[in-house]
Formats: sequence, structure tokens, C-alpha cells
Amino acid sequence: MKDYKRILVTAALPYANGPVHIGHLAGCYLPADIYVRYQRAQQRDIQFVGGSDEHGVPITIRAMKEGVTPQQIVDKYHTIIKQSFADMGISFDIYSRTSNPVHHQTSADFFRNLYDKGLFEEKETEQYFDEKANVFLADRYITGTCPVCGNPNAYGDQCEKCGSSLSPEQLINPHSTLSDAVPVKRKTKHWYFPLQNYESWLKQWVLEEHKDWKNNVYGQCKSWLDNGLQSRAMTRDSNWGVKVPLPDAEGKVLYVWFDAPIGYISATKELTDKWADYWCREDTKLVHFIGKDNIVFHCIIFPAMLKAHGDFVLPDNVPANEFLNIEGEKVSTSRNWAVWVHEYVKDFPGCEDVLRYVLCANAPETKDNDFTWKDFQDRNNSELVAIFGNFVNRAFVLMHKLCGGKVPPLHSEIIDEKDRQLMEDIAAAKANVTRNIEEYRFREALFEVIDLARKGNKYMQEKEPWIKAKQVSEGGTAGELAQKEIDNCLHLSLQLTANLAILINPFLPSTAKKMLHMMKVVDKMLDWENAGSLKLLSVGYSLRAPELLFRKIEDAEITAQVDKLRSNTIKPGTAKEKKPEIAVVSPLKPEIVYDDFAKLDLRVATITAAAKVEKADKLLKLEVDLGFEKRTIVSGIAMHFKPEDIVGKQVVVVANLAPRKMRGIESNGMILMAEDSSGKLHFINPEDMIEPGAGVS
Ligand code: B3M
Ligand code: ZN
Repeated sequence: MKDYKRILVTAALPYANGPVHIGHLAGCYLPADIYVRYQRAQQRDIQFVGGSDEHGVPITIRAMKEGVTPQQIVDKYHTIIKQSFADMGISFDIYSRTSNPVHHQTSADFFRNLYDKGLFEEKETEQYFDEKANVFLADRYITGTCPVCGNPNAYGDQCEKCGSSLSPEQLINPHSTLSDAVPVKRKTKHWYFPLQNYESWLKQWVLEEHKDWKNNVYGQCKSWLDNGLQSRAMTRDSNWGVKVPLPDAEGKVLYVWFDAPIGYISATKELTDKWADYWCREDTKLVHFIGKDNIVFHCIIFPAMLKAHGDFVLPDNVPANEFLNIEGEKVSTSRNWAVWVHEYVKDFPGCEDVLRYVLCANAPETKDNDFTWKDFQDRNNSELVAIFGNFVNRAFVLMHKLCGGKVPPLHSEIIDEKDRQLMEDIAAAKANVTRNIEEYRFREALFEVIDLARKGNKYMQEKEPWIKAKQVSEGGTAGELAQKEIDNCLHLSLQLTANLAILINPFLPSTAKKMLHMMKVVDKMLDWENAGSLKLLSVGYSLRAPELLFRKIEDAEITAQVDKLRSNTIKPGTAKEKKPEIAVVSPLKPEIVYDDFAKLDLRVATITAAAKVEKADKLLKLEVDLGFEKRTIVSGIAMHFKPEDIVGKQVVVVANLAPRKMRGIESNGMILMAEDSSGKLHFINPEDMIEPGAGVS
């Protein structure tokens, strides 16, 4: 094992063409986050980068389907995806997007670097073109009849019925999925990256030097390498993406799988000035968390690109997961057979850790796995509530009842075999959790933590402090001894609780936070080096009352989810693809320079009077005080606010806007309001009342 000085963790950049579902979380974001949180607790120098993949055919197709621009699509979904990750506690150090200028620059430079070295092959080939939609068609967007099995809906790259891999030429009656037009062939020039030149190096690097990679990853790489590599086009005909940085490349952009992984570099650049430490020094451990469909890109193509470029480190590991199915069927976003993260968060507020728990316990680490709502409920009720939550709760309740709300002492003279066993279990759990996380076995690691809580329950059950309490009340020497036994049991149970908080933290961070609060200790306690210690809580320290860590999940909630899943499913061919019910975020306006901004005179004003404008439903006539003068402003906010409710409020006014007559009233300026995605208006005003006329800049 190499001696690494810093770690850079990446998680696949999701296409900003739809929201994220729980399969995404289970596939790479959750394992990445667990790994990162653990490394942070180890005080290691680590950065966690991610972002939205905003280029490529999936985005342009989605835009065509929704009848909006690609920019609108990525703006909308980037926002939703970012929020879903934040809600689920995926703790990126940066969540960027590939439409950012720094990314365009970085990926164009990368391309130029390889180009200048003469590494690309320039080739003119014939490709399918849709004359109606006026675009070249990726194989996936041509459908027709499968020559092997007769399936009328086979794709240009594969027939999903018989599994044959196809090329568009083989389809009978090919047509474009965009316009139904029959595709025609057109000549086009592209730049190809000759992967075959890297084959022998890749064989050495992956197959010999990375035998430690997960079986599923290693196996896929081996089969690609055994089949032989070929040149791949690294550019596409499109107007959406990173422009090919060459003079004769009008209408050409970088292939999305060329630019997207470079997004990891761009995001790191945005994150820190020290980005080159993470990317260019051999003592960086680079780890890519991805789903299995991305293996070839991260283990073969991107490493070959990095190797060709020469300035960057190569991944130390690519711990890809397999797929998570839902209720026994493959996730399908087009059929809406999925559990969407933004919906889960709404349906189960405060239960983010439960989903993290279930997805980790069921993670498709070595093979595809299944998520069922029943299993979700069972794991919550019989593991989180009945084992983990129950143990912590019991320790706290009994400590309050039998030890006066304080951490009792440990009487060493009466430590027995069971106490000793528990102490050993704590030390062993730390070692096992550590080893499993370091080796990317997060399920195993989580089971170790739950198992430790289970041992805590068993210990408590055997020690029966509640029975001992009766002896205490009888007094005498026996009573004194009984109290000592109670003390020892609860002392160790509380130290175990503190250990559980540390060990569970990477998996269930909100739960760990709640436990810290109950124990009245600071975040620092969660440092990994503290795990295994039996001195985390000092004797005599008073602790808070227990909080409920997990609530029971009722049958009705589960039935509702299963019904929702089944009733929202779209049967192929029967309905149009469902558009998620999320409002479009308005795209950014074109960039302006400082001087444009400086022309605006923005001032704070106080509304002193407001009245409806006759025969105008939407308008209010406002009198505002600008400090140096009073003005009348007519504003289209009548549908949102009652006049009497806004008098006295402060607003920001564009004070140098030319006067304008509205319904016969001269309006002298404009007030600023924020509009949310449902179209509702909100005041934007200073936090505290300030003198009218104050400038805003
Ligand atoms: N956007 C594919 C996907 O979302 C792709 C990953 C890019 S990682 C650099 O599965
Ligand atoms: Zn077929």
C-alpha cells in the first residue's frame, strides 16, 4: 500500500436531465459520502468533489421533449439535484456544474494538449442525420426492427428484447426518435482517440497493478481489454457542449464522456487554489465512486486520457456498485419506476438517515440488489428502532432513573466477565468498521456497528439493572453492591453509546448529531481516534434526557408508497413520458459588465400607504418614503398582498427608472420582489429597519 498524503474523492456527475432517484444514491453518492465522512473523522486531508453533467445528448433530447432550451433543462435539474444531495447529507466540498466557464476552459485545454501532441486521428465518416430535426443522431436515437428477433422497437445500438448489440445499419425500417424521419447518411469529420495505443499499458496498470479492485470492476475491465480496444470519436456534431478548440471545428463539441470526467478537475479548481496538489502529486489517493454503467469510462478511457496528458494522477481505486432494483424490477426513469429523492424527502421529513441506512444495508456492492418498501419498514422498525435506538434510549432512561442523570463511576474491583467482554467488543468493532470502510465494504462496516448495538442490548438484558434497583432499595451491603453493579452497567453502556455515535457518524450523520446533543459533547468527540475509548464521558457529568432517534414507520405509510409507485408508472406506448412536476427555474440572463450594474440606483424605501388601483386587478398604488423624497409607485403585486398588510414594510426600489404612466397614474420607480417557483412573490428587504434612502449595492 502506498503512503498517501491526501485523498481526492469524486462521485459520478449525474446528467442534469432529470432528478436523482435512490438508485443513484445507493450506486455512488452514499458510499462516497460514508467514505469521506470517515476520512474526515480520521483527520485526513480529503476533498469531495461532484457536480452536474450538463452536456451531451441526454440533455438535448430532454430539452426537445419538454419543448425548452437545453440551458433551461440544466438550470432546472441542477438546482433540484443539488438540493436532493444536500437534503440527504451528501457532503460535497463542492457541487459544481460542467457548464461553468472554468470547466469549458479546462476541458478545452485538455483537448488542445492531446491535439498539440498529435495524439488524435482525424477521420471523416458517414453518420446518420435527421433532416427534419437537423441533427446528427446518436445510435440510441434511431429505432427500427431488430434483424435478430423482429422486435419493432430495437435501438440503433442494442435490442433490449433479445440483447443483441446492433449498429443502426442493421435495423430494418430505421427512423429517428426525434422526428420520425428516416435518417440519411452524411459525411462529417471528427477527432478520434486511439485507445488501442494504450492497450498494453492499460493491461499492465489495471490487470496487473490493480488486482485489489472490486471483482465486478476488475472483471468488466478485463473483458474490455481482452476484447481489444479501438479508436473512439472524442467530438460530436452539436451546438450544446464544450466547443472543439480548433479553427475548423464549427458546430463541433467535445464528446460528453471526454469533457465530463475532466469536470472533476474543473470542480477541484473551483474549490481550492491548491487543486494541483490533489491532481498532480503522486502522493494523492484519487478514488472515483461510480455506478457500474460508468466503469469503462473511469477505468479505461479516462485513465488513458490522463496518461496521454501526463500531468495528472491516476485513480487508486474505482469502487463501482452494481444496480439497485425497486420492488423486483429494474429502475426505469422513462416508465417512472423509481423512488425520487426529492419526493422521499417530502414524504418522510426527518427520516433522511433511515434511507441512508436502508440503502447502505442493502447496497448493491457486489451484485444487483433490490429495494422494497417492506424491507425499508422492517429495517427501520426492527433494526434502527428496536436495536440501535432502543439501546441508546434504555441507557439514557436508566441512567436518569438509577444514577441521578449523571455518568456513574466504574468500580474496577467488581468488573466481571460480561463487562470485559463488552469492552473487547467495542475495541473489536472499531477495528472491523475501520478495515471494512478502508476496503470499501460499507455494508459490512454498517453491520458491525449495528451488531455492537445489539451486543449492548444483550449486555443490558443480562445485567438487568432494573432488577438490581430493587436490591438497592432494600439497603445494606447487598444494596450497596447492587448500586455498584448498576453503576458499572450504565457506565459502560454510556461509553458504548458514545462509541456508537462515532462509529455510526459516517453512515447516519444526523443521528450522530442528536446523540452528541444528548451527551452534551462537542463535534470533536466524533474524531475516529476516539473510537474504542472507554473514557469518552467523564464520571459525574450530567447528560440530557434522551431524544427519540428513530420513529416507527407504520404500515399505512408503506402501503401509500407502494401504491404511489404502481399508480405513477407509465406503461410503454400508452402515455407520454411524465414530466416531473417541478417548475422551471428561469435561466440566467446574458452576462453584464460592472458598468451596466453601476447605472442602477437601488434604494431602500418604506411603504407609507397602499391602495388598489381601480379596474386593475393586479396593481397597487404605493406611496413610498425614500428619505430624501416621497414618491408614488404603481406595482403589479395586488394578487399577492393586501394593501393593509404591506404598509410599514421596507422594499428595495429602482430609484432612477424613467417615470411611466399606468392606468393614468405616474409610477416613479419599481419595487423589487422575489418570485418563487410557484409564482408567489416575496419581499426582499433589509433584515432590520434602516433609514429610507439607504443605497443598495
Ligand atoms: N453523466 C453518466 C451518468 O449519469 C454520466 C456520468 C459522468 S461521470 C464523469 O450515469
Ligand atoms: Zn432483438
